[in-house]
Amino acid sequence: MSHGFYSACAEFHLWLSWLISVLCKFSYTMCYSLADSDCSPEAGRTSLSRRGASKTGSFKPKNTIVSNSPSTMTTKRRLLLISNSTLHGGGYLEHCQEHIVKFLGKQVKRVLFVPYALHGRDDYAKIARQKFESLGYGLDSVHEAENPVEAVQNCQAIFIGGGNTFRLLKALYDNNLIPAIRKKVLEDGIPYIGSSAGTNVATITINTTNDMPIVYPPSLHALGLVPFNINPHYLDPDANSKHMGETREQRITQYHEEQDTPPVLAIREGCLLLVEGDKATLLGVTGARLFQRGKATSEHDPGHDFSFLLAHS
Ligand SMILES: *[C@@H]1O[C@H](CO)[C@@H](O)[C@H](O)[C@H]1NC(C)=O
Ligand SMILES: CC(=O)N[C@H]1CO[C@H](CO)[C@@H](O)[C@@H]1O
Repeated sequence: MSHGFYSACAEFHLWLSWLISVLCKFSYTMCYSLADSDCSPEAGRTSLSRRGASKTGSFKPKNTIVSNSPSTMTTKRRLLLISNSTLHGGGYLEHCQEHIVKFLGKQVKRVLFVPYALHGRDDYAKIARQKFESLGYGLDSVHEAENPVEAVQNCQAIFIGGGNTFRLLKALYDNNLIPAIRKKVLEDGIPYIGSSAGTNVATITINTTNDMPIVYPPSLHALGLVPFNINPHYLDPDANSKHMGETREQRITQYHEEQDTPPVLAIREGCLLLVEGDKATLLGVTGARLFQRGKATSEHDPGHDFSFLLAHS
């Protein structure tokens, strides 16, 4: 009798520890491998699953967290990706404020701001709040929220500001915001505005940022709202420069010497990319250069249709 009782206890104990280990493993994978290999590339598109699929043994959170039905998510995606918040001689977000108002429309009353790219979050939120209030929108900063994930879940629109891209991406991971933002943008279709680093993290990876890796995010894979890379603040090579460093063009070309690297859309200060569902259009006053692995670089003016980049394979 007592023997039976003890072995039942032992069995229960074994079962319980198995359950706990499974749960731990599961939540660990959810948190840390989320965007690590397969998640981001598929974000925008099914066409990139080829690359994701070639990586073995990776967890596929898209099936559990984010619906990968291309029809629902690609039609709902709305992004305004800005190169830089300040154009020479103008105020904060001044050069693109009309685009912002038009993009957010009348439905949106409040915007959730993500200030993680700069160290002084309070000051940063203050600047952003002033600007958005002047445009007629309320602004909440995610760093002031008790629960950042809930703040994302409840927001009407999101704006991620610039600063250091590594610091920004690390904080997005640390606060578990990657899956939450992906769901809001790709499934619920809330408008996403990114500026500079906020534009970098909207893409597949931050591999083509201009910033120094001052902190170490768990992965360089980012939100993957579009299946390509962007290089903001693109600077053209200066023939008269005495600076002996590599030009931006050389750096992006080095990226494309690596296998399986997606296109890089290099956007100059003063230009922005509007993505509405499966349509992508260049806006603003300056142009962009498109770098593609194994292809000649091309130059494009505002108004150019970049929709094909959303379907890139
Ligand atoms: C980007 O950087 C990561 C390191 O996090 C690397 O694994 C990956 O191959 C790089 N390139 C692409 C296209 O993802
Ligand atoms: C090159 C350039 O214009 N950079 C600007 C981008 O925006 C930041 C923040 O507003 C400015 O400080 C930079 O000068």
